[in-house]
Amino acid sequence: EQVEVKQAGSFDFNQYMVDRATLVNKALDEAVPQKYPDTLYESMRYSLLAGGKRVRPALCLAACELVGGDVRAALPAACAMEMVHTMSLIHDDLPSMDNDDFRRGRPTNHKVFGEDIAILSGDALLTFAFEHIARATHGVSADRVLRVIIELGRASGAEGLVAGQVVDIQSEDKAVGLDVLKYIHVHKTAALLEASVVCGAILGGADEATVEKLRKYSLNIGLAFQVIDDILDVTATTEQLGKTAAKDLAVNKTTYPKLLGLEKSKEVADQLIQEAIQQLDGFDKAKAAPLVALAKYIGYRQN
Ligand code: GRG
Repeated sequence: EQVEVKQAGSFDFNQYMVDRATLVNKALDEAVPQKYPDTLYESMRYSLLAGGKRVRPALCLAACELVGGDVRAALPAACAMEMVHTMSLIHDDLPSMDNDDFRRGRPTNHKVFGEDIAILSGDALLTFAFEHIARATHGVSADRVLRVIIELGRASGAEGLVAGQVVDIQSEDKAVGLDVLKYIHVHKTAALLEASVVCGAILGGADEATVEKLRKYSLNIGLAFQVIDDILDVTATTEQLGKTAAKDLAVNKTTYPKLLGLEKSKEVADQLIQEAIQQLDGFDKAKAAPLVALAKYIGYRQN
């Protein structure tokens, strides 16, 4: 994987991601300072500043720079992507949803602050994400900011994450086909990755054709992300627990490896990543290096 990523040129992807995470973490810390009511802000900051790879902000900033924009133009939107992502994780972990006790290596939000505060701090992060884009984006036309707000709204709501989550919940404990599985992945995962890239490009001043090229790139890496997740679910649990236990664990969930087998699933992921990278063909090689490396990182990650 290291070798693959390094082939993108002399570009140091690991250092790039560390630098981007540092920039985004500082901006998030400043965007959501601790204040009254104490518990609400503690809960928001607990999850928002808990680590995480910051893939969505990195994509947003990289897309903005790729099309010639200044990274500062996309920073509020990059933070907004992470706010929506974080709130979706808080709500996903709730007892009425996935009922998870741990996230990003620490107890889930509701385990620390209670269900009521976890729901409300998720709501506050979601609403603030939109306020933050509208209030903190400078040096970009109001028309472009409006388009960004529409993109994020669509990706988050009943045509995006929420829809994906609903279909996912309704598909539990029953066998679903490839079309439904793809619907879930496209909405639950790809939609916000797509919004991150597309919004970065819009804020960077991209024309329509370029935005649509990058939309295709992001949909492909979004779908690949989840196919790889399914593959890792099988391989990681198999390694850790032995084959029978892994099978028992995953029995209620339809996955790509279950429908297509492990090898075919790997082929699908590979194809998606190749097609994503093809979208970047027309761009300056050095400028496209971060998005090429991000696609390879998503496609060939080991955890
Ligand atoms: C958005 C209004 C609104 C509601 C949320 C709960 C819900 C509706 C949706 C669930 C969305 C969900 C949990 C999708 C999974 C997304 C995913 C791939 C998470 C893992 O992302 P990483 O690997 O995680 O980027 P880190 O921790 O690194 O940020």
